[in-house]
Amino acid sequence: MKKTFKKACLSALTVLILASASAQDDFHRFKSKGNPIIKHKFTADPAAIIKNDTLWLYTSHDYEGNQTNYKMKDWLVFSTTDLQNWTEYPVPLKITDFEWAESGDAFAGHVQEKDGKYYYYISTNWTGIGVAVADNPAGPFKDALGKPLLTNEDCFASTHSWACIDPATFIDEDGQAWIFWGNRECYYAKLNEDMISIDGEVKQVKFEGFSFTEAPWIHKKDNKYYLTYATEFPEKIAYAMADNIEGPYEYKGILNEIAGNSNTNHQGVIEYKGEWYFLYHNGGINTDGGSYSRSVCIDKLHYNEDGTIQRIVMTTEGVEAIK
Ligand code: FUB
Repeated sequence: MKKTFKKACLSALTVLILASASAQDDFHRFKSKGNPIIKHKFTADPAAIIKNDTLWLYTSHDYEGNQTNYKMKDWLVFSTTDLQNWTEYPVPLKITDFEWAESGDAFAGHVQEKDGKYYYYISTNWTGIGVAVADNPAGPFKDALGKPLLTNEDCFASTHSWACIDPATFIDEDGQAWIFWGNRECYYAKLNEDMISIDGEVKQVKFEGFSFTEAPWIHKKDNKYYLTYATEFPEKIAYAMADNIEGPYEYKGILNEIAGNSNTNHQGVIEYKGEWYFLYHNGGINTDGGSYSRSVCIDKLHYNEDGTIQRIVMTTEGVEAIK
């Protein structure tokens, strides 16, 4: 009897140890040493949200080094509270989670929190933009619709197959959620309260000097709306400002130059712990980084007194850890 009890205790202990080891394996903790901030994987198209004290970073995932074309099968999520110590979580979302996404391409995404739920808007190259939902910023996320939220048909001014990509959402102070997206032509629409359907018509952003490639991102500061976006190819990041989210926007110039060793640059802008940060990717991993094996970087973003933004200085050192 005694022997059986001892045996049972031992096997329970083994199960506990194995379970805790595998739980630890699910998380990867690392310190960033300048830019790129993540060096053990190829990451691209950064998008970030802040929840309480934590910055959550969502990225595309270039499959491996030295790629000569896009190969992206899932999205990744990381968190930090000081911009130096990072935790990577298990893969929160895969392209195969969207049964309708025949392209099989996990292109750029964007996460938005609303009422305690997290909505992951993703692009799939030519099969449209989808939305997945989770109760936790780390996921796992689940396809919320079983079909795309937006397709090429919504991109009424476009004729190329990859027009319906790069979603970016923004919730204004009045609670209205908006979604911007596009390639070559930039589109926007209101999201309904449920965050998984479009309210009203899809419209196109147009203004003088707007040479749009992709990657729109909206942020707001001091009642001014900022639209940052990739321009030309290889891409630089430009920006425009407006008093209203629907414009009219005024072109304000180049914000970030071509990023090292990458023909795309895809940015995000975020305020965290009282400072503004510019997230982007380059092809900077030595030795097998490049235009299709990219890496996310973070540098500081500074405003001028009149609200315009100073040109980003891309650095190897990156940003200091927040104390
Ligand atoms: O990552 C695939 C595509 O490259 C994104 O959708 C674009 O913004 C560009 O970064």
